[in-house]
Amino acid sequence: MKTLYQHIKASKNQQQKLLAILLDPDKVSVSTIGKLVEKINQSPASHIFVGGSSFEGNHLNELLKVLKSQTNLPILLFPGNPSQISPEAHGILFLQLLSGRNPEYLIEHQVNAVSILEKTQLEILSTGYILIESGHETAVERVSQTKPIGRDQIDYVAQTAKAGEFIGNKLIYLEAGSGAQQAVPLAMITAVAQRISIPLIVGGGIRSREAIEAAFSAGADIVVIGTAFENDPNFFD
Ligand code: 1GP
Repeated sequence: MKTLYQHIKASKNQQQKLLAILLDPDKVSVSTIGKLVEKINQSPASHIFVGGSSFEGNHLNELLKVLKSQTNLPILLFPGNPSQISPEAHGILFLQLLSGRNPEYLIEHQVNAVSILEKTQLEILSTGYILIESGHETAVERVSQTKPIGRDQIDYVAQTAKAGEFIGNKLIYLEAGSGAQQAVPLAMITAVAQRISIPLIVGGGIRSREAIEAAFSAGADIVVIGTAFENDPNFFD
């Protein structure tokens, strides 16, 4: 059986685009998850991401158990900090905030996560995470206390992504921030996609089917939809 990463790589090689629905455990409860999963199962989603910048609740394990029992889609943690790690998911985006210069988000949280991760079977997908300026301050910016990279810094972002690949990241995630006013510029997606050979995830502020398609056409391999689905579970109908 293919690992989660082998499947993502194979999809990229076959130019088969992937779509992740992001669920924020702060906004989803065990009692309401059932209806959402039904919608996710009927949608074109290929993955479910679970996480948020500030979540510290304790219903994560239970939420994931219910989720797993009701869908066959792979579930990847997208954690804001080590308290958001659960053995009940299938894998984890092991994030390194490459756009920032805060050592906590470059290495400290990662070191603290090791003893937790070693007790799980989670597949670990090392991910270079790059925050892009998107109109107003986003939760990632606030929580990580780092500045995003400017929207016109296209070559610098591509260089940062390539540095992530050289470091050994398996994925690059271009992030405008949840609920961003402006999504990552299409020209930036293209520049990064052309520069790196690892799969590219793009998310933040994407709220229409046209915007999803535009991100794919620009070079995204995986598009992440959070807020749009959260606000309207019929988004994909
Ligand atoms: C946030 O990229 C994700 O980390 C999704 O953003 O909520 O704006 O879709 P949205």
